[in-house]
This record gives sequence, structure tokens and C-alpha cells, in this order.
Amino acid sequence: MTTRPDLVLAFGDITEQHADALVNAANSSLLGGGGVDGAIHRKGGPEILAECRALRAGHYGKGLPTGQAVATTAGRLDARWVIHTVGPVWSREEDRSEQLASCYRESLRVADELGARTVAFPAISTGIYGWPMDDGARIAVETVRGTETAVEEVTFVLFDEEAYRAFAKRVRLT
Ligand code: AR6
Repeated sequence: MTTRPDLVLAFGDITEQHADALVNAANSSLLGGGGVDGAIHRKGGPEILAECRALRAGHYGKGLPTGQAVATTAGRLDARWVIHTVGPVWSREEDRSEQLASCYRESLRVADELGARTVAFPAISTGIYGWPMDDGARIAVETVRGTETAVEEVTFVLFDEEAYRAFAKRVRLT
């Protein structure tokens, strides 16, 4: 059955969350980085990186394209899976909103394939990739609200006050 998931806002570090699946704001190498990606690999342990390397050795030899998503184990995190997705780098010249929306849609599609019922997302692209927070929140909330999925609960895990305020405002407006 597909319904609209309940939206929940949480404040803090996504690696402290419990959910069936935690979404990682990765890069196309899948081999780690800073921000959420760094925290997930640090806390989740080497099993996650080992599965990422296996993905690179197989189907994703050229890396995971922007806007797509793929799952691995969650290692030592309090979750069954990590869903890695690659957000677009913010650009003033080019509208990459559809790629950012695709990250949320594709992550939910992968979650459905896995049978995940609860999913936690960070604010994809709004850190190192430079996406303005208000617009990142708009795309996140509109896309999750507009996607048919069997996921029952989506938690946006917001790392600072600005992010929390932007998502709270958007949840009220949408
Ligand atoms: N938990 C929740 N949110 C966090 C955490 C955390 N532990 N750490 C940062 N944030 P970012 P991006 C917030 O930079 O912009 C990596 O190097 C952060 O404040 O993690 O998609 C990857 O390998 C921001 O609001 O992801 C890529 O190269 C949001 O999460 C690149 O960064 C996303 O910030 C991806 O950049």
C-alpha cells in the first residue's frame, strides 16, 4: 500500500537517529567525505565503506550519478540500511532543483525496495554543496509530500537552528 508518509522534524546529528534507513548526503565516489558523509562512515564503521567499494567495483564503476540513490548496510548505526544519494552542487547559473528533488524521490524508491518503513534524511546539498537552506527545505518537503511510497514516517534531521526553522516553516506552508 502506498500512502503519504508522516513528516517529523528532529534536531541534531543523523548518526544518533534510529530509523530503518538513514540517508547519506554522499558524493559520487561513494568513498566518504565531510559533513554527514564523514559522520556516517566514522560512526557506522568500516562495513559501510567495504560495501561502497564493492558497489564501485561492480555496477557503479564510474560512481553514483547525481540524483540517484543506492543502499548499503548501516554497520554500527542504529538502522538497517544507509541509503547513499548524491545531491547537486548549488549553481547560480543553472537550475539543478530537479536533481535535488530526485535525491529524495530515489531514496524513497530504494527504501520501498528494501521494505523500510521509517527513513531519516539530512538536508541534502545544503552544507558543503552550498544549496540555500530555505530552497533546500522547500524542495525536500514538497518532494517527500508529493512522492507515493510505502514509507510511513520520514524524519528530517536538522543540524542547526537555521535548518530547523527553514524546515518547520516549510512544513507549515506546504
Ligand atoms: N547530521 C545531520 N546533519 C548534518 C550532519 C550530521 N552529522 N553534519 C552536517 N549536517 P553536507 P552536502 C548538515 O555538507 O551539502 C561531503 O563531503 C549540514 O549542516 O553533509 O550534500 C560529501 O562527501 C547541512 O545542512 O552535505 C559530499 O562531497 C546538511 O547536513 C558533500 O559533502 C548537508 O551537509 C555533500 O555536500
